[in-house]
Amino acid sequence: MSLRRGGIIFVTGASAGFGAAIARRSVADGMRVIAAARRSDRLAALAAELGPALLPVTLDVTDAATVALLPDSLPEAWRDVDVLVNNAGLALGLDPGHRARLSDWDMMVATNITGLIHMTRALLPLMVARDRGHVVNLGSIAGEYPYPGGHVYGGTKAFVRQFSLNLRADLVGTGVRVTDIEPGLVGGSEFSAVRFGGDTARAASVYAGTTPLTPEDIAETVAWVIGLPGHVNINRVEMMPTCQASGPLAIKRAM
Ligand code: 8X3
Repeated sequence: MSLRRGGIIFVTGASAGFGAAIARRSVADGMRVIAAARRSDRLAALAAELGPALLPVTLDVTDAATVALLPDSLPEAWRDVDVLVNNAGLALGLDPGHRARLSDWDMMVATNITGLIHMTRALLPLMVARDRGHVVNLGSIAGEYPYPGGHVYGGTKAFVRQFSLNLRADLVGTGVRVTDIEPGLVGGSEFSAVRFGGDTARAASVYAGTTPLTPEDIAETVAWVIGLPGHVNINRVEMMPTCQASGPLAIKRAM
């Protein structure tokens, strides 16, 4: 059974970028959306835009005590979550590992790994009990292909990929699906501005002269994987803009 029409989708990091696009697309597809993020003012604007099909929830996925209260802390009519989109995540810095800030590394691990697994652990039991559900994780091509400055960010996304695949192994025999969506270059989000500490000029240079993926492309992919018949599980989706490809291995030559 497709979960896309009439189902409840819980989206983390919903105040901007991919999360807001997934929320908009899901409401348009007839779903009810629990939009979770730290920034309640942004969530209020999204709620005003999308109406009663959206429930704004102020939530920091790194706040383990609050995450552990889910789903019971939700209004009763919103507890039967059909789809969890673990979208909240971030990259911080692009300096080489020996110069990177340890606090940045800790924050990426806390959000991209610990926050994601706590959210999953909170909502998965009820999905299994109902024998229906879908966990959609936002990985990255950085979890597959190394690049300079990728270190912990890429490491967290490799974790997301393997966690997703391992969950699938546990969930065989249930009606619960797991998908890891792994985008490459995506414009139109705060990703690079956050990575570069608010340096919007440097962030813009990442996309200069390119036609990157958009948050709507990611939302389209989420809609596709959750809208497939229940016997179809898309394990991984690796997606890049047409202008991007994986590069050659690095070799330093003595000249
Ligand atoms: C975003 C893609 O290449 O900037 O996860 O790491 S990349």
